Amino acid sequence: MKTLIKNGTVVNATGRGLADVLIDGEKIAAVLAPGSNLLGFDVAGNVDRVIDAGGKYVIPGGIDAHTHMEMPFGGTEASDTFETGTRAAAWGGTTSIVDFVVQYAGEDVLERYAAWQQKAAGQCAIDYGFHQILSDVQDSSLTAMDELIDEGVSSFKLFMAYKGVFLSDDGQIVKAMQRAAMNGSMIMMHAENGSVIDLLVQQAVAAGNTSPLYHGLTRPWQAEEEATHRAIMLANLTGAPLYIVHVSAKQAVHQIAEARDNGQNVFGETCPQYLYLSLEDNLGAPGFEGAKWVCSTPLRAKAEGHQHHMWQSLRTNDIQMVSTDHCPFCMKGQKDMGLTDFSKIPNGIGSVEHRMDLLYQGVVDGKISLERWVEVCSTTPARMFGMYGQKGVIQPGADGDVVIYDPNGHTSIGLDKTHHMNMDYSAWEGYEIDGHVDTVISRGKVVVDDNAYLGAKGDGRFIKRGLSQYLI
Ligand code: DUC
Ligand code: ZN
Ligand code: ZN
Repeated sequence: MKTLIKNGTVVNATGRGLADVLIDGEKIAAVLAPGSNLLGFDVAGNVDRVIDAGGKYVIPGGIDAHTHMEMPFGGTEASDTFETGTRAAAWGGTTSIVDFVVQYAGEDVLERYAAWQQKAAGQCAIDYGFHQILSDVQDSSLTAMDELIDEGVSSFKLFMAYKGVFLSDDGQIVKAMQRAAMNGSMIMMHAENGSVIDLLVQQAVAAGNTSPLYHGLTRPWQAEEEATHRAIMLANLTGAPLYIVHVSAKQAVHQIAEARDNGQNVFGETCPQYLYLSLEDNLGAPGFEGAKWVCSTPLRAKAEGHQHHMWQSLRTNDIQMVSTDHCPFCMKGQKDMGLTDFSKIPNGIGSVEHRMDLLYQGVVDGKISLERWVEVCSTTPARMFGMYGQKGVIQPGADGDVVIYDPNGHTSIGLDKTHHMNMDYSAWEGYEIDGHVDTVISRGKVVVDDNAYLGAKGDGRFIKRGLSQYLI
């Protein structure tokens, strides 16, 4: 199958220009001057399909490098399966995800990895890779790290919070970091001081402060800043590269920026919820409503300026990329486990479908440039996690993962409007986007077009990733 996308404005992280894009089979074959007749060869007359993208942007497919499909967590399981979550991602212009293999204390890392490969096999609508979560860092976990790199899993997530579930102590963290420094892999960190948070939670509940707002109030920015600083120091000690996930506090951004200024390989990710939602407006909503937005790190107080700072940091590259931390739970039967105690509300928000749109609205609102949109949503995730060249760019030889985005279109987000995630509410109800995902092509196959889903379960393939392309 040969497809020619004609007359569009191709936008890469490096710039934009009018060009035609030829996809041959699963790969981009050529990026041509508009209407090219190559040495007298009529390109448009020799393809199976021509898509007119006049007046629209042609961008590399989105890469969401932080999702948790069907993750067992908080006494339940994230409500999107690999099937439903990746289909929703495709609807929103995301053509690759990197999800997390979960290892709890005492479990064998490679056995868990095999189990996750089995869960995802034949289920996904788009391409998918894996990071590996390490909780206790056993000696066998260290050798597993080396083996997983050969399998295409080159990043390992550790937690400084969730004692008794995921938390690794500082010694365990250093052990994993020492190995990463040796084998070139990336350490990803959930940076919150778990012991402090556990104490504050206990005190709040004992005092009868049980509403969802207290989820935010018991996970203060100081707990995030302190853990971020500690993680950076441990990475400095060991020489490991460090990627801080879901950064929400401006003080944590300062720690990351300072480490980068000092020449350390430290990177920061934020999520749409920290760019748009807040402690006051969302977690503090009346009654139990705030449960919809219980996630960790928590939404921060708008009055403290975190949100504004996060957009600014994204523009100036103090924060390098945007993922969703997609971890959806339904209100009925899941979030309501914490009706009388916020600490029992499963932590997570679903956004995999809306990341591209929400960040595009930042372009419309003058917060980031068009090229930066592509960079933070596709190109940097590809580079950060060893996929660039295959993913994250429109150029010959890359996978035919292409989104045609209409800046004159409109998207209304809401449960009865645009919503394909397996959730009984939308965390983004009422958001209006001045743009629209028109066509989504995944490895040469049109999977979404003109508000119709044309893909199938199992279209997606495992991405064998290399080492981060930001490291030397
Ligand atoms: N935070 C969440 O909100 N959900 C999944 C795990 C995490 O760290
Ligand atoms: Zn986390
Ligand atoms: Zn996460």
